[in-house]
Amino acid sequence: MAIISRGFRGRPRDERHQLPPGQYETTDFPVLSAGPTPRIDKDRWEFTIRTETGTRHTWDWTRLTALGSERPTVDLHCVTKWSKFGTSWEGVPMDALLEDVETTADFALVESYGGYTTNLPLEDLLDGRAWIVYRYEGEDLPPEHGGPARLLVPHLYLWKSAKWVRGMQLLLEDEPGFWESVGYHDYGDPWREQRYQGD
Ligand SMILES: Nc1nc2c(c(=O)[nH]1)N[C@H]1C(S)=C(S)[C@@H](COP(=O)(O)O)O[C@H]1N2
Ligand SMILES: [Mo]
Repeated sequence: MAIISRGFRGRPRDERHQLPPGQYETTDFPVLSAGPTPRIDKDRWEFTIRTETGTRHTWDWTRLTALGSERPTVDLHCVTKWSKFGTSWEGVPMDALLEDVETTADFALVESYGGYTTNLPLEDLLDGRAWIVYRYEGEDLPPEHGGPARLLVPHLYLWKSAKWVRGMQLLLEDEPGFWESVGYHDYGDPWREQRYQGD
């Protein structure tokens, strides 16, 4: 049975928040971008899924937001070792976009405005584990954190959550993205501390 201290002050610690190995908790939200912040208008924004057969499925802002949004609250884990607990977002689950996409592909190479890429197994984008998010803590997602819209895949290290996301290629064979091709782990599970190739 839990012992509750009467003198407890401040925010109670939520037992569901756990720190993966080698991580520390921060309340900041550091900005980590490999290049300049692209500015994309919602009017010009598009998201395209290209399948292994070359079929394209494209959503503009109106079609994306009409898919129906969810409000996930999740913990973030960055490979540079900070973790941030209880971040709240609003966005469209990737399941909704992939629902009508016919594919036998096992992998996705995600692409951003500005040229960033990151790869992951297609199944990691399904079953309520990934979203295209466009609001953070009740506000439009700021450009430095990936606005107008970014991928959110909180069960993997945060480099998989591509900012300024613009689409993905579905592939029969895995292809490394930006960080994966310079030595970061292909999968990036924080709970198994998969930071670099060979971890
Ligand atoms: N397009 C793009 N997405 C990106 C990055 C980037 O450089 N470009 N950096 C990645 C890395 S390494 C991290 S840790 C997170 C950081 O997200 P934040 O800047 O919102 O904290 O974005 C990821 N997504
Ligand atoms: Mo990162």
